[in-house]
Amino acid sequence: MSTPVDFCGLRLAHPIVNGSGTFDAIAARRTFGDALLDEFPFCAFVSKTITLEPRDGNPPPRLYEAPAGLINSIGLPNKGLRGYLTDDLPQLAQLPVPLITNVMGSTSDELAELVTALDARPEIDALELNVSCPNVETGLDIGADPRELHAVVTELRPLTAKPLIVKLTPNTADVAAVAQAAQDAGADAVSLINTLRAYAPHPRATGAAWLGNATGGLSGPAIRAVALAQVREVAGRVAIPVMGMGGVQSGLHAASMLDAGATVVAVGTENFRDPAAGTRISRELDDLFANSGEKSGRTSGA
Ligand code: RRO
Repeated sequence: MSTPVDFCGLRLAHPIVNGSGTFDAIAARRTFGDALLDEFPFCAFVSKTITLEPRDGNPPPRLYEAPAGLINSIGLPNKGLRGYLTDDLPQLAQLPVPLITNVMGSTSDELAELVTALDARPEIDALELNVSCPNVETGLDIGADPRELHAVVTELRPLTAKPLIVKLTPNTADVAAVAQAAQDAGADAVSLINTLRAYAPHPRATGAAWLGNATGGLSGPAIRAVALAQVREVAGRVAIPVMGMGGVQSGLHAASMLDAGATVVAVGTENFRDPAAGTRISRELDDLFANSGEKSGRTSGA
């Protein structure tokens, strides 16, 4: 039996959530029917990132299989705020777990409009701010620069009473300083890591890039050790809770993430291989806790 977890005011049945954009709950409901609701794989559902206006996403190819990982350059295809509220939210509200809506914007006004509109919707339990993008007004990557992030979160904080989670990028010089800036500006939690910037060469070494957008983000087991290092560093710096993710494929990996200081653990790329991974990993974690009173030895899995 799982132990409930308090994550910035959300009461969660167990510590396993999904990483944003790695599980399409609406498509899964179409495929698995109400069985999905009876045994939902996660203790909370994190939506794919939405933007103010609809986006088509990047030109194909959008995926590349890397050693022990996946490089994506999906490019945020989404229906925009209105489409999300009209089409997706009524369906996501039927899920048996709290809903965390992930947002991204490239200007303060865009972000303010998103946060204000989502704050008004009682179906949404928390917001996750994806800061892996540039602010077109300042030219700085929001999530890579502590002062830039502090300014953005300071503007958004008063616009919502819901828990505000800041999803950090690993593509920065000092992730703990960025996490500290998020906390200082009023964030309720941080989540990390997003994907690592990566390049996929054409498989026949033509000299061209494989991905339509040339670069993408690396995820999967290849980044687990990086994720553990960054989660450990951030959890050692901030007092707010941490959602840890990056290459988690098993209960043992989830336990390592908790040991690194995470309060909850997100499963991402593994969901593409096994849509029931969340359920399996949560059970494996329970078994680990049930079978080992002692912590030592539990986290030896690489
Ligand atoms: O849509 C994407 O290409 C994407 C996003 Br928004 C993100 O945050 N991380 C990622 O690896 N891909």
